[in-house]
Amino acid sequence: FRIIKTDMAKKAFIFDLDGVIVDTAKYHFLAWQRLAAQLGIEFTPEHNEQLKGVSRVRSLEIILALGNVEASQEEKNEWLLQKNTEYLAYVEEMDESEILPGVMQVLDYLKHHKQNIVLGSASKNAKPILEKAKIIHYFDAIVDGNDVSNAKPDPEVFLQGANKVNDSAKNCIVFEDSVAGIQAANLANMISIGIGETEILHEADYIFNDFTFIDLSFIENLINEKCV
Ligand code: B16
Ligand code: MG
Repeated sequence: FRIIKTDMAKKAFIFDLDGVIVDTAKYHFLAWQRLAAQLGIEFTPEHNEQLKGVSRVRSLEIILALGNVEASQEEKNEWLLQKNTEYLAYVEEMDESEILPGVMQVLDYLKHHKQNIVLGSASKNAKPILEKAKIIHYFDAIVDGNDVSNAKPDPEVFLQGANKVNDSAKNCIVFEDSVAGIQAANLANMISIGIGETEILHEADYIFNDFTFIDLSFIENLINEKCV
C-alpha cells in the first residue's frame, strides 16, 4: 500500500494583543483622555474606537485633529511621553486576571498540540504587558511596534511573525479585533479571525464575539486543515 503524505506542517497562530488577549484599550483611553482634557479637546469612548490597532504617533495625530490643535514636533514628543508614562502606570498594576475570557483555553490547546504561537501587535509595550499577564512564555515569536515600519493594514507585522517561526503565510491564522488588523491579515493571505462585532469586522474569514465562542474543535480543524 501507499502512504499518502499530507502537509502536517505546524500552523502559526498569530495573536493581536490589545482587544484580543487583554483589554488594555481602557487604559489607553484613560491616558489619552487625560491628555485631551489638558489640551481642551473633547475625547469620548466613540472617538477611542478610531485608535484601535493604530500606532501611538498616529493616535496623537487623530486626537489633535479632533480639536483642530496644531503643535510643534517638540510638543508632540512631550505629549507622547506623558501619555505613555501614564499608560505604563496602569500596565504596572496589571496581572493575569486581565486576560480576556476564553483566551487561556485556546493558548493551552495550541501549546499542547505543539503549534506555533506568535504575537503580532502594534504596541511598543507588548512585552511588559505579556510579562504582567504571565503568558510571555507561551510565545514562540513576538513582533510588536518596535519591529515594524509599516502599520496595519500593511501586512508587515504578520509576515514578520510568520517568518520568525519559518511558516509560510498559508499556514498562518490571525486573531484580530481591529478592522486594520483584519485587512492586514487578508493582505498577507492568512486566515483572518475577527474577535468582536460582525458589523465592524465583516471582512474577516470567521468572526466570534469573544474567545468563549470559539469551540476547540474549530481550532482542531484549523490545525488539521491540509494546506496546499
Ligand atoms: P503603544 P494592538 C495597539 O495594540 C492598540 O490597539 C492601539 O490602541 C495602540 O495605540 C497601539 O497598540 C500602540 O500602543 O502606545 O503601547 O505602543 O491592538 O495592535 O495589540
Ligand atoms: Mg487590537
